[in-house]
Amino acid sequence: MIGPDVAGIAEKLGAAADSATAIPQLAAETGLDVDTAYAVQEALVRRRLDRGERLVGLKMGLTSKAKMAQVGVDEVIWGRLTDVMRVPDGGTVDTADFIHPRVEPEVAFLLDRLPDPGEPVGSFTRAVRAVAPAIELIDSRYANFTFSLPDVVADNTSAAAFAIGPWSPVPDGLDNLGVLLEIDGRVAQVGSTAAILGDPRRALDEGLRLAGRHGVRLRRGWVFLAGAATAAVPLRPGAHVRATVEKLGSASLKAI
Ligand code: 0L1
Ligand code: MG
Repeated sequence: MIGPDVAGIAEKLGAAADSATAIPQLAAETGLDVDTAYAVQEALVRRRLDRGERLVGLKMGLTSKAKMAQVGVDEVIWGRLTDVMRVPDGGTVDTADFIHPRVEPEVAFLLDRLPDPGEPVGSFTRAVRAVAPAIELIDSRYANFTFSLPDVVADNTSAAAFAIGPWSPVPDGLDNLGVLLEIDGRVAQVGSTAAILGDPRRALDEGLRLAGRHGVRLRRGWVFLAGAATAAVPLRPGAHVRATVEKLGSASLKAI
């Protein structure tokens, strides 16, 4: 039996992102399952690398109940980050580059010495050099921000852009820090790092395990977005966005 056209699906998703034009979901029509969707994701990101982008890390998706409920998918997923997706802290994004961008407050790790595949992280403080507040900008390439699990995995888990605030040494407790997302100085979402798989450190174990299944090893110097602590909020032109994580400070970006 001939399986789904991995390269063809990646091309459709890549063209949708490049032209900021939504497309219909693809998984049901093409018979895409989750494993093959990760192969599509790899081909989609390869398309970026072939034009000169660099892989700079991984992200976890749907790590909180709020996010799962928002999109109707109830499995943790992971995606890939490239240098072109990174926006300087306080920098500007152009909403015209995206289809229907949303922002969410995250916790980012700067990776150091990673264990071998299959090994648990063990000493988290050895594996992670620093931690920072972050904003992830997600943008599903599917119409109405609606998708199945294989659809969203193939679409690189809606990864589009991210901004990272100041790095700090990892504090003792990361499992119950207050998280705030403000738009134009007004509170848009309130949460806790406990919403990220109970503790964002757990997201790193999950990332190692899940990405390892697909032969991907996390690397020293990479960024790891552990996941959002709240639901995501639509990003409108002119918005000033600030994500604050207790003890860690803030990350911000502006939209035009
Ligand atoms: O980073 C995320 O949690 C996004 C995962 C994909 C689902 C979505 O687009 O909200
Ligand atoms: Mg996210």
